[in-house]
Amino acid sequence: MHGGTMNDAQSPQQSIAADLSALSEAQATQIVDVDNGATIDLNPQIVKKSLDGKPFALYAYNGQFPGPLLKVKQGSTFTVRVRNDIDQPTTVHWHGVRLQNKFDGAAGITQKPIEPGGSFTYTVTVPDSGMFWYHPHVREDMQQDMGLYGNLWVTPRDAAPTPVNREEALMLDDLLMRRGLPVPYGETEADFALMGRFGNTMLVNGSAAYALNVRRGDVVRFSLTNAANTRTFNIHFGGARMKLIGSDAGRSEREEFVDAVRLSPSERATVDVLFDKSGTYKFVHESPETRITLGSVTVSDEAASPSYASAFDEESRNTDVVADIDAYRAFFDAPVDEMIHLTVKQDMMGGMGHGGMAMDHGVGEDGIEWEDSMPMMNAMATKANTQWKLVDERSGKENMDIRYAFTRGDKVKIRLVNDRAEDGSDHPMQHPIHFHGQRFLVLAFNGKRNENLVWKDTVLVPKDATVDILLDVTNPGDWMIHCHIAEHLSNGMMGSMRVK
Ligand SMILES: [Cu+2]
Repeated sequence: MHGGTMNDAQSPQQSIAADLSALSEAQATQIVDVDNGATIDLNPQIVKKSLDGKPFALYAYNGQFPGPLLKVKQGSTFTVRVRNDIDQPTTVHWHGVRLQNKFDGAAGITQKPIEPGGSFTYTVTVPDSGMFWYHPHVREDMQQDMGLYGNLWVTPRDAAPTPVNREEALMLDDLLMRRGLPVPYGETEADFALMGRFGNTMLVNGSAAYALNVRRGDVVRFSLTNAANTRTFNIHFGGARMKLIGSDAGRSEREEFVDAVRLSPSERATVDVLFDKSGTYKFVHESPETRITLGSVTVSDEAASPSYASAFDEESRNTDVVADIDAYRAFFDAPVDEMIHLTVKQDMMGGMGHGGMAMDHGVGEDGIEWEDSMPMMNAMATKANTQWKLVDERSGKENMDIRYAFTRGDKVKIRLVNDRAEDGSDHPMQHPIHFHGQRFLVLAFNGKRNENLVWKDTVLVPKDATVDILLDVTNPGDWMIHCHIAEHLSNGMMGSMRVK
């Protein structure tokens, strides 16, 4: 039972929205074509929604949950006017986008939070194609979880990749509900700070019953975004053949048939799926511990026209991506420049006991904590008893004391080391590590070379694992480096880099 030990106090956003009758219902996502030079409004608002018959307050950009799907051509620049209509200070962070530093939306680093009633105008440039997303960079554990997220779809400047019958953007999320209402959030900081807030209600594009209708033989390109606080998803379409074609920032060197796609918080994946039989395919999250149906795809008897089945059969090599990455290969075997340890100090017993109770619990062979194995302890975890840390190997500096100094043009090899229990971590688990404002290649997992490269902004470092990345330093300014588990971030698991 989740949250059995917590009180029923209302979160701030719930008390202000006590009169739900005055609120509008959350609307479904609209696709907005944003032209180069256009100006749009993107206002965080308070709306209501119900999943189990009981209405509750939710946040939503322009009243939509998820927020509008902004579709824009690679290389464009557009303006986003934000008026904060919620009860909390907020910002908008353009996740994975190599835009101008002052528009990164990183509260406390690139801007002051936008106070309730206040405004801020962002200029967004999109040099890279891919499925990006936007969300607040203030109390993500609450604001993002309560509905503030949307996709930014940057379509490639050049010829489209392999043709498909249709394209769908899916935002995956989970909400922690109790008796039909969201479990209240920590008043001044994130609770569930140990493992993050695992939800018990799965949402695809804001719906607990996602459904899509296609024709027999249709190839559908799904761009998946994990908008959950902490849950790692492992996705498949119940037996439909699936080909992984891209990740955070565009296509991979090589297309690859896969049985499932693993996606940690804030990561994206693009897959082509062939629905070759009429009937119903389940859209499933399957981990070693659980199998949850997230939605369904119903396939009619009508045959797909045109048919892209033969192109789907090919695992194409993207020569343009390979050529782009060629310029970086000389750096792959260079010595490691920086090493960052991921670790936690925990003491739930007020000094009487030892955090060791939490050690090594609930993480499977694959190094992923798929579910909350200790909900009572997790719910009570705050900064007072739990401190997540990035630690720089060379200086010993921790979290915001870390400020790397890089220069535009640097190719920086960074080793991310997930400290083991024997290295002093009180609860080793996976961390999705995100670098703002730059892009990187994942070179190796546990010393094993990655043979299919793709540009990324977030990488999952499983328990006990070591991951090497090559950071392509191109974008000047002060940028955050942090864990994208919302509760770990709120807890302090972040550092920064200054690029000159
Ligand atoms: Cu983390």
